[in-house]
Amino acid sequence: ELDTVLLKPIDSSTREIKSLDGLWRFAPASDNLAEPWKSVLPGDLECPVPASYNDIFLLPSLRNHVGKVWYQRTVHIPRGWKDQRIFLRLDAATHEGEVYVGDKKIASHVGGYTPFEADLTEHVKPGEAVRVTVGVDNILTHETVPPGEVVTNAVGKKEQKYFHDFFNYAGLARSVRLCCAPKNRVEDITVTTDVRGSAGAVEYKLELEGKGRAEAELLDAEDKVVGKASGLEGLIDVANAKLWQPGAAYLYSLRIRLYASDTSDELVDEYSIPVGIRTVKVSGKKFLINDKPFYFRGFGKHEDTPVKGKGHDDAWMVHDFELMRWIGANSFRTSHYPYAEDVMDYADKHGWVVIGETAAVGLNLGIISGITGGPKRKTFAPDFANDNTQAALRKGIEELLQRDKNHPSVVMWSITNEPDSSEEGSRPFFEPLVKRARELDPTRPLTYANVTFCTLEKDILADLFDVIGLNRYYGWYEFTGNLEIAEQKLEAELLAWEAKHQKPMIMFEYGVDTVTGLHSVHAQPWSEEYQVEYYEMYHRVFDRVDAVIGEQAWNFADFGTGVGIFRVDGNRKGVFTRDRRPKAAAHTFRKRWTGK
Ligand code: GCB
Repeated sequence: ELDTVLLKPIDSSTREIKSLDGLWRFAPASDNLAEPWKSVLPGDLECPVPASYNDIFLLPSLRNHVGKVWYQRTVHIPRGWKDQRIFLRLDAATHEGEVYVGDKKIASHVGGYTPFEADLTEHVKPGEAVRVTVGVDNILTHETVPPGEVVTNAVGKKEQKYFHDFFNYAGLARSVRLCCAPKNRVEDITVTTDVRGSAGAVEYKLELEGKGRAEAELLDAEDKVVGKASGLEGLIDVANAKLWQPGAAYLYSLRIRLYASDTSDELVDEYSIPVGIRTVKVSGKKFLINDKPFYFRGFGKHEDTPVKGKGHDDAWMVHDFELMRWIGANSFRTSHYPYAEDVMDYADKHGWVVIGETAAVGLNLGIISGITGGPKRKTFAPDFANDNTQAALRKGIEELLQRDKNHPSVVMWSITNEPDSSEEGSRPFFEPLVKRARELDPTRPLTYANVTFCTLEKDILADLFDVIGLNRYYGWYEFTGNLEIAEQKLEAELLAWEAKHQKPMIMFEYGVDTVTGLHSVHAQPWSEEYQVEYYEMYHRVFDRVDAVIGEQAWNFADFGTGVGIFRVDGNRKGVFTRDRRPKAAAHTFRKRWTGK
């Protein structure tokens, strides 16, 4: 039994959604704000949803706020929603959310990038107006994923420390919806597909709440029924199937109808999900999609834009995809957390290949001591990544795999980014999690992103995974400015990994901070010329190493980070600026990836 939300809310002949996006009353938690859900929030702040709140207001205290904030609005329960399950669906509350209706707490959820629901059925009546208050806490501790530490600084203020390189944006950065669904309903659908010659096979499994007779129909893109099955499990064969292909998506739709009983034709629920018929498999040193070797061209990305922070926005999303198309990418990694479901839906429809990553970033105290030269603390220890942290990640994996299991675009799961995989404790920490992921999804390969310091000799996790992801910065963090040495080191290292593991490898991160408009004839670090030469060098090396099955540049665009002497108004490794203008290197990629 999974303790996660199951199907996402949809509109259908039996279900309805009411968007609660827009302005909510807003107030940061403070000592004189006791039980704020019991009355109208004080002050006159209004915060847009979806958006991270940090950069919306001009108050430094809010940008660097540590702790809870409150969102509140009045919600009208539609008068026609009688005898339905009525619930709120929050696509995310970063990093911890709690939901009150009137004076009552209805739900809470830990984990900032996965959805949760608050079941209002017993607490509201159709036709009434209720006060909904949502508390969102941004604190990261040793027992959250990602991990962090709250410290009291020299002037007695709380500060949030964290071990990952992107700003701790928080709030309601994804949609909030009021939904209804029938009391007897389809509760979960799991679809897997297979290809045999020119035929496709679509296998489904249902879970019901209550009872009924389930009928399944598979419709093609013209809404023509091409196959049927009945019952809680079924297999639908599709002659001359149109496959979901990278760059050439084709989506069928599986329509489940639930009738009142074996003998009744009364429709009680209807739920449709898109289905892409495709297979993924690792074979030798290749990654196969539909039995053809696939080469990943793309980026590590972030959900990050000016003003909105991690707030989902359809305009920015579609624009990013258009830029990726222009540059000739075919794929991306959802570094370093699950992205909004809207992104996954879009990827399905437009043939983007996605590596879905958990929020397990920063499980590495070695990086910090490596950079600062400070004493090395153990990462996998009772006072940092402990059993509770592991349990939090287990839940994160369960929630991600449940949410995204039916997306054809997702071809692989990345379980963690740059853990200290040289530490003995990393093995007992990750081995059971990898096992859990395989149990939940036997159909997709698993990967992780290895950090430079955990060299081939030191890493003790690589054998757990099907594909080895490497993050390497030769020519930037090491051998800065010397691409000649960097080229040798990079090639030697890749060949050594290939020789030892005989597995496909993806360069999950490679890049250099680059300031737009800074030019140099000497290909100096920080200049646009250096970024171009750096990428050209990496690409030469990739083309010489057989096991490299993909290149994912770091990063698609410049992005916001915490402050520090390593960052100039954020991380500048973007191939595009934060406002999505191409740096010179964008043209280098476009040439390599499209020939243009
Ligand atoms: C890494 C991290 C990524 C950073 C990047 C950098 O290895 O995985 O989150 O942003 O390096 O730019 O240093």
